[in-house]
Amino acid sequence: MQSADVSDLQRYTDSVTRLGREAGAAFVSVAPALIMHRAREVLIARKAQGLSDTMEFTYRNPERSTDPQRSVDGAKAVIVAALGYGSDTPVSPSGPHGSVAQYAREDYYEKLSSALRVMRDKLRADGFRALDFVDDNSMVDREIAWLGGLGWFGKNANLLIRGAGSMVVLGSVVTTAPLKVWREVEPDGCGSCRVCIDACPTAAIVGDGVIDARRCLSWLLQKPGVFPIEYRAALGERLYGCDDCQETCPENVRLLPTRRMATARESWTPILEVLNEDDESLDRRVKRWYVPGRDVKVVRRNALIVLGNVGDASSDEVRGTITRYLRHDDELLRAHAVWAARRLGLSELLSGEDKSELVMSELRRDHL
Ligand code: B12
Ligand code: SF4
Ligand code: SF4
Repeated sequence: MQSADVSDLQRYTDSVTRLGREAGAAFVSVAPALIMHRAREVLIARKAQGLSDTMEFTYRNPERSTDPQRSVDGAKAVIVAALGYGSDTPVSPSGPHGSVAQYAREDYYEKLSSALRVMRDKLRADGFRALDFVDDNSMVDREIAWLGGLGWFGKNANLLIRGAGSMVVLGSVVTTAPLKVWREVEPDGCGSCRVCIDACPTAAIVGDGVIDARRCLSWLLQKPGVFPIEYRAALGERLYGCDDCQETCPENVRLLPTRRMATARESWTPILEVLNEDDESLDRRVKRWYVPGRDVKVVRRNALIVLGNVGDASSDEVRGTITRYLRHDDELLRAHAVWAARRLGLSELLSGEDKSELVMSELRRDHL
């Protein structure tokens, strides 16, 4: 196919990126389609150090996730884009509720994707190949956005956009179109600040821009299996995601007055409903969340910890729900129900015996 005349590169680039902005992407720029050597080295090194825990995502195949050519053969440029999110967290409604991180309260990924698709389709119509990515294992979104000059890496590892903070989702369009590439990266904007490092409830920010996933609540909420005992109390009311290292960041705090204008849909999830509904409706309720293997048992496990942290021990509904989970077929859920009961001072609900070694080890534990 004959590609469009792009002899005036800057003009053509502007015409494509303008389409993205008009379609809702607040920030758009262009990065080179080169191998991202730094990100590749970091992915390999952090995996070797155990900092990525059992995460796959971009760690699964660093050669692929750091090379735009692997996605689009002959790629010449990568359009990078960001869309802001964020709302004030309203006071928790009555009864035990789990909090949902701001990025997951609405489908911001889809909003950004639709803007990316407009640019992708324009490039294709002009005879180029183009593929769009948001939160995909094939592309390290922050590094490519940084290379496109969208923002700087904060000490909390998030990409911050000057004047817009870090509460943005990121995406890209890899294309064979020879677009005008942005050559400068954004200078550091953190300076001597370290608010996020001190604010992290589990000390998971172990170096500037380095997260130890084994301690990060955002990852532990997604990881299957036993939730580490040492972070259950620290989990507090979080049911999906964690915003502490962003909500405390002065760059975001500054923007709060504007964010208060935004709606805060789905900021709280009723814990007892989560624990008492069937798998199918629970799966529907959390359809946009990353749930490994779509096994909602992980969500129930998290909900039991939240119930242990914020439930009212005198409520019949709370006691009834915990009792039911103490008799659940699944040993993982029984084990976390034991923890919730003890955390609420409801040891009288425990029988002290169980056929599962996992549950017995929970019953024998001498600390919470
Ligand atoms: C795996 C993953 C996670 C993991 C691991 C996070 C992590 N820091 O790596 C978990 C589950 C913990 C997670 C949590 C969150 N995530 Co996440 N996650 C991803 C995913 C899928 C891959 C990220 C990745 O490749 N990490 C690998 C490591 C190597 O990258 P890194 O930590 O960013 O490392 C860089 C810096 O260290 C930097 N660097 C190098 N040297 C130096 C030196 C200095 C001084 C500094 C400051 C930095 C720096 O270079 C490194 C390489 O790029 C991306 C989507 C995607 N496909 O890219 C989303 C993504 C990164 N996540 C996102 C979001 C929104 C979140 C949460 C805010 C969600 C929440 N509220 O719970 C938290 C934030 C936690 C945090 N502080 O990072 C957004 C980030 C948007 C932004 N503005 O940055 C992304 C881009 C999704 C998207 N498309 O919008 N996430
Ligand atoms: S998301 Fe939460 S647990 Fe993870 S680094 Fe940020 S503050 Fe710490
Ligand atoms: S809290 Fe401070 S150090 Fe952390 S990302 Fe924000 S500006 Fe940077």
